[in-house]
Amino acid sequence: MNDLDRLSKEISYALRHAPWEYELEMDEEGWVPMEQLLKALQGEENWKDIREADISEMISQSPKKRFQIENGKIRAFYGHSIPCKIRKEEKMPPDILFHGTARRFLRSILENGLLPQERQYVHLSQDMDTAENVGKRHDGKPCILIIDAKRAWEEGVKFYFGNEKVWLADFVPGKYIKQM
Ligand code: HQG
Repeated sequence: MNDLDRLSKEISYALRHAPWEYELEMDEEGWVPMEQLLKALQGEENWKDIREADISEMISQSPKKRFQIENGKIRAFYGHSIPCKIRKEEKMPPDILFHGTARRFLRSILENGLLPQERQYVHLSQDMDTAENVGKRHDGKPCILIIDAKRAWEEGVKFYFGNEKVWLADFVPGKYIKQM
């Protein structure tokens, strides 16, 4: 793993899972002051010379759009597991969304719906390639699920915007999910 990947991993951990370990004050949309994050990282031997420009470079080099910087603050777009639920922008989803997962989870998902598990939201993909890559994290031969997001949304399931490729939901009932 190179430095930018390690930086991405550590900032993901700080902003999604353990802001208190870094003494970060996070608002309800997940924003934290960049100064606080830099100070916490600079306190570690690994990152003692880190500057905001390094974080910006990591973000722009990353194939996944995980973080946003604005007005001196930084936040993660998705992935949170902290106890206090991050407020996301509710939005009408595309007609169809995808979810890549492991074969071993399939039966339970079709029976119980998609649950957020350890995270605050269920993560859905805008396109099949993205879903395939998400699924590969869990299974070498992942299965791709098709979500009838249009019908789910019309029937009251809420969807939230993560980034251009990642959509979020609180829960997706099994009746809107089909195996490809
Ligand atoms: C599964 C990464 C059994 C679900 C990715 C998934 C994504 C169920 C696993 C983002 C279930 C949770 C999130 C049920 C859901 N029964 N299994 N009822 N409902 N599951 O890692 O979506 O690289 O928390 O199918 O690219 O895989 O970190 O979620 O397999 O965007 O930026 O429970 O994280 O992004 O796994 O991935 P995860 P995910 P980063």
